[in-house]
Amino acid sequence: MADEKYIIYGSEYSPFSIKVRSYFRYKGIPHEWRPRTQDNLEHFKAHAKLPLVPLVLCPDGSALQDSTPIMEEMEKRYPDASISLEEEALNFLSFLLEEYADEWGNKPMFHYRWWRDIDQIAVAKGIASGVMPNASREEKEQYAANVRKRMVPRLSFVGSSEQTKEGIEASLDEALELLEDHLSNRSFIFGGRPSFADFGLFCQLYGCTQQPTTQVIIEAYSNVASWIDQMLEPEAEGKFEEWDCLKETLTPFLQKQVGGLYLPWAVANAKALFSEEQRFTVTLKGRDFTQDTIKYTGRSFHILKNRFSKVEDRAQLEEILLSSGCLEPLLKESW
Ligand SMILES: N[C@@H](CCC(=O)N[C@@H](CS)C(=O)NCC(=O)O)C(=O)O
Repeated sequence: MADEKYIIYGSEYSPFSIKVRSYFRYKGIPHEWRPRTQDNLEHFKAHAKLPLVPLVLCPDGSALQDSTPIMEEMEKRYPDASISLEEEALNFLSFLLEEYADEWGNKPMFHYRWWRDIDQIAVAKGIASGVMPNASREEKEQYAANVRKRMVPRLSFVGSSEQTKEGIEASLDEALELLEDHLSNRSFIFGGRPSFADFGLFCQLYGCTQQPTTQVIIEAYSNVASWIDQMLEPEAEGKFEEWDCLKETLTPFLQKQVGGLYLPWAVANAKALFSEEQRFTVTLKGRDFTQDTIKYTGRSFHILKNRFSKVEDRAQLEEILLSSGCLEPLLKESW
């Protein structure tokens, strides 16, 4: 029915909104993509508990926020073309990669967005055009200047600083190299169909294609670039693969990016939250990484560990996680 439609309030410059939009497109869920603009801000505010996009308005009038719970809820309502893998172990890896992407993969995207003048200017201009499409050039320029002024100091929210710049930038290069390899003979991370991992990972990299500096970096990785493109309107091309097919190129990604960066960082953040410290330092690949604690990451890491504790068929999963240095951080209960 025409009125059985979801509304996704989002922004072309919000990776988490793009993630949810791609998901709705893949599932064929009737929806309207509605860029949040000055004109609809009051309507958005009336439904949003948090001032964040995406916001999904359901046909029954209720509202959903936060991309992972949104997708999980939609999976219950629309079970066809499931983005979950049947094998429990692989499905957990898909969630682990999604969590890595949301909490760590977001760092290079955000860092590159607001670090250099050239990127700040390009993105602020794009955001201004999205928020006030019909305004005059002067109004847009003024809005863009304000966005830039507001967002640059927020670099600290993701831990981007002179101290961490090199590590964050190196982490994007490494992630791209590993993904390029992994995507050389498959369409999606787990084979012929997109999973939670694909939606989480691609959207942060799509954000990178909107920034001059990272746009050039990404262009050099043709497999990654075409996967990003495909993920904007994903279509299944086959089946999920078995671990034996995936392991050769997925293990290095788990080892270096998830076990080497995201998990030790998430553990240090959780530990600092537990001891009520405002700030923490963790050594990642030989570099000190200092940032303010993030409550949201603490909560989502806790949910991930809970999810892990509920996996019943553990033998294969524990072996994979052990061999990639991801097991111990997920087992840690207290500090
Ligand atoms: N955990 C949330 C994160 C949402 C989020 O951080 N949204 C950003 C844009 S990507 C936002 O709305 N920032 C404030 C703004 O754009 O006004 C999710 O997965 O949906």
